[in-house]
Amino acid sequence: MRILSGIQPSGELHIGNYFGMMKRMIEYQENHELFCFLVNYHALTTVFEPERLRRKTLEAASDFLALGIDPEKSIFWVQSDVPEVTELTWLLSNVTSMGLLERCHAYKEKISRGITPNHGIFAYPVLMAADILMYGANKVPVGKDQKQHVEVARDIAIRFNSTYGETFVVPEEEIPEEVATIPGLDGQKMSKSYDNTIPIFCKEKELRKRIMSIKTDSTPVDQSKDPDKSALYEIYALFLDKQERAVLRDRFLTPGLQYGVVKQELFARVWEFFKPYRDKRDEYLQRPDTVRDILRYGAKKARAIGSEYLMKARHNVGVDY
Ligand code: AQP
Repeated sequence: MRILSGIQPSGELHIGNYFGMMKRMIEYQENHELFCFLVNYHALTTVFEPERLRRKTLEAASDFLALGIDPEKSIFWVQSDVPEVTELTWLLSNVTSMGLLERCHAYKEKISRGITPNHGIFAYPVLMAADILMYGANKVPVGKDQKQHVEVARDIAIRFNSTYGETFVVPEEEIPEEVATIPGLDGQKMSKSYDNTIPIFCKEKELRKRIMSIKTDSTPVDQSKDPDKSALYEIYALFLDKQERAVLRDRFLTPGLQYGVVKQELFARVWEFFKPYRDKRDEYLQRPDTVRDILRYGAKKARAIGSEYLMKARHNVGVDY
């Protein structure tokens, strides 16, 4: 089984990214063929400062390496180190209807927030389809926000195969219900662009400040609270086992719970949870050349596989005369 997923180096990686995608990817490398990459072409749709993009790419790579991605067990690279993916994007564009892209929620949501719709934002799902199809991925672990984009990749693969003959594997998304949408500090989806995140690796003071600012309702202390409507509960639950979760649920339902106390506990838990990885991350950040070497090594392996699918597609559409 070939598993593939990417992440945008467009800001600080957060616990939504971690539980929604990164954690599963790190686990999968143990017994699957894993393709994991930093989608810096995609990040270009929102990041317009070149130096920032370079820095964020190396930081995201260091995050992933520190958290456990193993460049020997997986293929770990940066999207732009295999630029052939942009050629495949073009080949796919011609079997992609405008309607399919116009229906994409992520595009519509960006427009509704007043972001000027450039072609990159509109064509984002086609580049993502190229990413997935170029490596023959069967399964794509993502958060719910990316579900529709994987479905677009499926549609494009099916359309391409029926137009030009069997070329691509038709992929499927993988979205476990309990981590489908991790809420942010304000209760909306945790997202880099909403500035409502709990970053995996921020400084202690910043982490405390962020966690203390999780939005809670105004239920008085002496009344029971509803865990199912609480971002605080949902976020805390990510760090607990089944039994601990039941205890927390009970505390919410019992009058007397103070949100401030729970937030302090959550802060301590999150800080401890990522502690073992913090030093490793700093080490990688201090050795950017080592990180670059790791990424280039991954790109070499990715290119070898990707170019086979690309050649097949080039042949099947007839641009190889
Ligand atoms: N809140 C979330 N809950 C569950 N999964 C999430 N993911 C992101 N946020 C959540 C998953 O993380 C992977 C990488 O995401 P991405 O950075 O490539 O893009 P994104 O989904 O758009 O993440 P952000 O933080 O919301 O980025 P911006 O604001 O730059 O668009 C994906 O699998 C995603 O589902």
